[in-house]
Amino acid sequence: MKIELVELRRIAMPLRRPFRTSFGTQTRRDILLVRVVTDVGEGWGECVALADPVYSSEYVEGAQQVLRDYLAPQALAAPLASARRLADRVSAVMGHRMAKAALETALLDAELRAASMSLATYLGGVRDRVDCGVSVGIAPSVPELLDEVRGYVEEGYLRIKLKVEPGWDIEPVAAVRAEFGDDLLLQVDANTAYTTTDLRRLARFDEFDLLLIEQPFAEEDLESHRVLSETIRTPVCLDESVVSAASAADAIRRGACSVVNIKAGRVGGYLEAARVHDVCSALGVPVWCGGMLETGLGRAANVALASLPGFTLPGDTSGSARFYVEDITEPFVLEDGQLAVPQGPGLGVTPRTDVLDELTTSREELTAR
Ligand code: NPG
Repeated sequence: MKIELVELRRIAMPLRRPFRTSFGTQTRRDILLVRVVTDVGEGWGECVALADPVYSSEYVEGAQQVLRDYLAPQALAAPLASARRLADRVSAVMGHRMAKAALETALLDAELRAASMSLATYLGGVRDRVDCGVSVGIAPSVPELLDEVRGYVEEGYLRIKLKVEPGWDIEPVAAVRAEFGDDLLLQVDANTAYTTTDLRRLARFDEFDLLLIEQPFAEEDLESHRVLSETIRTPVCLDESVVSAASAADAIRRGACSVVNIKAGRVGGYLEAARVHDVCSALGVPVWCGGMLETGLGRAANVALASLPGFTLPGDTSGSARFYVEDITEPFVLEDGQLAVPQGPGLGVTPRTDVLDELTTSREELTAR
């Protein structure tokens, strides 16, 4: 595959409602999209880096710079036998997994379109619909949280994930459990907001029969997650700490988690995400597909990933309408709590150019030097 052009396009998408987590409030998304033009056709990828380095060290401006100055020039320098070879080509660049993932996804999309194969088939997907959960931000008050959750339950979401932080944890979780009953699949996500001084507080989550507690401690702190896993009955799940298949295997072997959230951007792409899935399956650990407020482009790829056999828990694969009034692709619409896995070649979706052009804030085109 000869890559002729890499386009970096930034779009601004307003969120339907502010999304508050322990690391801040998102009201709009500043999203970097990558389009490649190759001798076999074009492909698209979405970079999940946020505007600011608050979820992980990556952020959108940095991702664009590393794509412009390092990754795209290396990809453009010589033909690639396949998208699978990109990781080797750019291995001298440390980290920047979200930027690498976006470029690799665009190349995979181009390659699979040319081969008339869907991403789900290519990755080893086994189902054509996936179970969907929804992530609920920190609300201004418990009554407002209950209203928001009620809306999602009525829409058919199969599992609710509540964002928590010290001071917004036991009370909202207790209220949601009391209001919606014991059958509601419920889990919490702390995005690293706690320290080991909070062990006793975290143990109180055991009362609520949660599916899991996600990433209470810092990204590097596997030891505290291990201690918590030994202290509480609620399964401990890792998100931020898992940046590769090797780190997933390490965390599991150390006893730091018994469930893994897989986000392709965080681990460097869908190929590595499938390897994380494989390693977790081999070690008997269930996985689920995380989300980063993707547009339809990233959502399509996430749903394809979630169709792999080890994804046995509902993912943060919500419908387009959860975050956006208008998506840049055909909208993903929930049906009986599930989304259909795109069957078309590549990602199976393409951005609608009219919508995209209206949202575009900048664009640059890179060609071989
Ligand atoms: O459904 O796309 C989604 C969002 C899921 O809560 C979600 N993502 O930490 O997992 C997370 C969280 C997140 C939110 C991550 C904002 C980054 C930014």
